[in-house]
Amino acid sequence: MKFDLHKSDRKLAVLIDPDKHKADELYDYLNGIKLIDPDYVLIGSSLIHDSNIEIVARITKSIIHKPLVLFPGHFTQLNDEVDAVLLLSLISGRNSEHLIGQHVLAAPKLKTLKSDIISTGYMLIDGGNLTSVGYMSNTHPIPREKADIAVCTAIAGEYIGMKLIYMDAGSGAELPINPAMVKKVAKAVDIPVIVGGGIRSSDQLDDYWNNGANLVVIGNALEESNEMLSGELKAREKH
Ligand code: 1GP
Repeated sequence: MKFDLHKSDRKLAVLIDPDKHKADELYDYLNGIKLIDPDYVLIGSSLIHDSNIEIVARITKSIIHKPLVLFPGHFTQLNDEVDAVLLLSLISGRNSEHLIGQHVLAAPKLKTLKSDIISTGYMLIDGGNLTSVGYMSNTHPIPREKADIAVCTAIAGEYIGMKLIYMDAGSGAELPINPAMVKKVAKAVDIPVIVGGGIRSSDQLDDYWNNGANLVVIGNALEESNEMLSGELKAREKH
């Protein structure tokens, strides 16, 4: 299955964090996610407590028949169970480890993978609290009201050769990204834009889609309250 995102898309992805699931409840959780009918499933985390990502990926594929995309927090998460890998460069940061260092370490493994490797300009936007990505990468997020910085960062990312822009307030962000910032970024680049971090309702999805996001990612909200959100998400209009 192919992860093939386009500039005109209005798609939904669910993020599975392998650290958050024990084998005994994973099946139930995934069956709940399946009812939402996401367009894509992302898998990854900014921490790995134990290396069960391949097993979780395999089980996820057996239940949800949608393209499975690795959203890696670290190169050790690379595996062949996924259909595509978002090769993230943290272009909002100034930490060379996350711009090129991790990628060099990942290169031999990347070369062996059958999955599509997609260069992704990853922009961390301030979501009101210190998130795992901010802490682990030791970088400052782009201030949430500085849309001009976000726009210039995304444009630079596109010219450098990124195929996607991922705007992330970070997992569990208190404040999701301002849709007005998404609109400006989406307008400024010709590559698809992914938005995630702290999204908790289906109204927010519409808001992001209407402002140019091509893929909206939800993780935590589903982990916290599957019932509430699956009801809303199931009822959403498919585009
Ligand atoms: C995090 O964008 C993803 O990197 C999803 O965030 O878990 O807050 O939905 P949430």
